[in-house]
Amino acid sequence: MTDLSRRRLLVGASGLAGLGLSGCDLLPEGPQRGGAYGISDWLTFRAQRWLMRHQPLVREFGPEMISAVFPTINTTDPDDPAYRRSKEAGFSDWRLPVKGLVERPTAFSLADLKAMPSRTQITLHACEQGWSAIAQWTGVPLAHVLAAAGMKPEARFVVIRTVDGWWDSYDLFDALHPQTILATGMNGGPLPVAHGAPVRLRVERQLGYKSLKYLASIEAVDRVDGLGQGRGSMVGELGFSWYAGI
Ligand SMILES: Nc1nc2c(c(=O)[nH]1)N[C@H]1C(S)=C(S)[C@@H](COP(=O)(O)O)O[C@H]1N2
Ligand SMILES: [Mo]
Repeated sequence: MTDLSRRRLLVGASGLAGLGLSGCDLLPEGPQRGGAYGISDWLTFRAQRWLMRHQPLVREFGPEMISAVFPTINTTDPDDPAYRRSKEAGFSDWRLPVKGLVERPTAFSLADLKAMPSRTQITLHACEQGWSAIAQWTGVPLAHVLAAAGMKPEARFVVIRTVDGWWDSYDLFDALHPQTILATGMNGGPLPVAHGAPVRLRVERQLGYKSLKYLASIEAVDRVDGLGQGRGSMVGELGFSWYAGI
């Protein structure tokens, strides 16, 4: 065996050990689809969690890279009476409840969120429908909001629901990732309605469909298999993978 192939074998073996054990015992596996898709979901999830075990940041770009046009798709203005009223009031009455496995369930106003420490990042959004675009996002890290509500140690996932009936869940790896933010600003201005005003999630390590718009509530839970059809998300019920790491 040449040195190179021995090295490959060793790297491969430690990689496999990493897939099984790794530093992700803190991070439970999420829901999976059945059959061959399920196996590929599992491999993708374990491989990425191992490769990303030090929680590296995704690439951030300079302002010159911001896309002139950022597409907007699916819901672009929720058809919901309460949302419409709140939008007309400049979202002054809007509240974001943070509940579930937290010491202090709290409904945060837009002003509360904007007063928290914020992060600005210029990142690439990749939609599963085959387009991508770069924008600047500003908002409070989700980790900060969860800490402000006193997330309990039993929490393993965060479930987010939206005004237009989407819901999804995230393990703590993604929920607490430094670039996972509740964005209230885009490209230097307030977050436009078409892009999820007043607050959208940015989960930079996953495909666009995990970055929910029009947030309605955040809930810390210990498991997600009892929600809906047990697929961990609304789009999971349509056949999309729960984990969409990139
Ligand atoms: N609430 C909600 N969130 C959503 C969607 C949606 O329709 N409703 N679409 C998702 C998809 S598939 C993508 S690619 C992005 C699109 O965000 P944009 O409209 O700002 O481009 O939002 C995601 N989050
Ligand atoms: Mo998407």
